[in-house]
Amino acid sequence: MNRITLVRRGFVALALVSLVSLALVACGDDDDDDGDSNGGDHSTGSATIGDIAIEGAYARESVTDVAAVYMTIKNSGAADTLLSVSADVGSEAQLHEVVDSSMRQMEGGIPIPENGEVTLKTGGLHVMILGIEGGLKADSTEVHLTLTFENAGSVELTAPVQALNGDGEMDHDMDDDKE
Ligand SMILES: [Cu+2]
Repeated sequence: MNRITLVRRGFVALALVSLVSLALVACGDDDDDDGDSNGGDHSTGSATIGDIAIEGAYARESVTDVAAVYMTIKNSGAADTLLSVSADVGSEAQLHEVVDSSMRQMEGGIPIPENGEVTLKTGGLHVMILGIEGGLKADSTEVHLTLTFENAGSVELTAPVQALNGDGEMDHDMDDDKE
């Protein structure tokens, strides 16, 4: 009996190793600029730095010269602040908040609570990229961002561009109407 269990465990371990190798190969594919990543998470839309983990980042397709970027920022340590964001498209990236259906800039950055999380989403906090010539097209563009936190430091992140008409489904998935 014990032997069978051990053999099974062996298979599970092998399967896991194979998955990890596949993931590494996939990562290598789009790593053509040899930029050094400091052991960060390679998956699109996520990154980690210190106690901060960024998940589910995506930019929204845009036909104008501005585009919004959304994501969830999780903090497993002391309170921090997202001070600024820069992007490889557009002329400038700003941190915005929607208040009474108009946007305002978060001058002091976005506070990330101790052992908490902040979600940047439609109708709330977001990163806004300005001055994008020709707008952002889904599937043909990725946005490379650098997020700078007061305590954790800077981290690079690649956000896919999500089509406008795919937006509704995404919102349902990420719905968290806890009040
Ligand atoms: Cu905005």
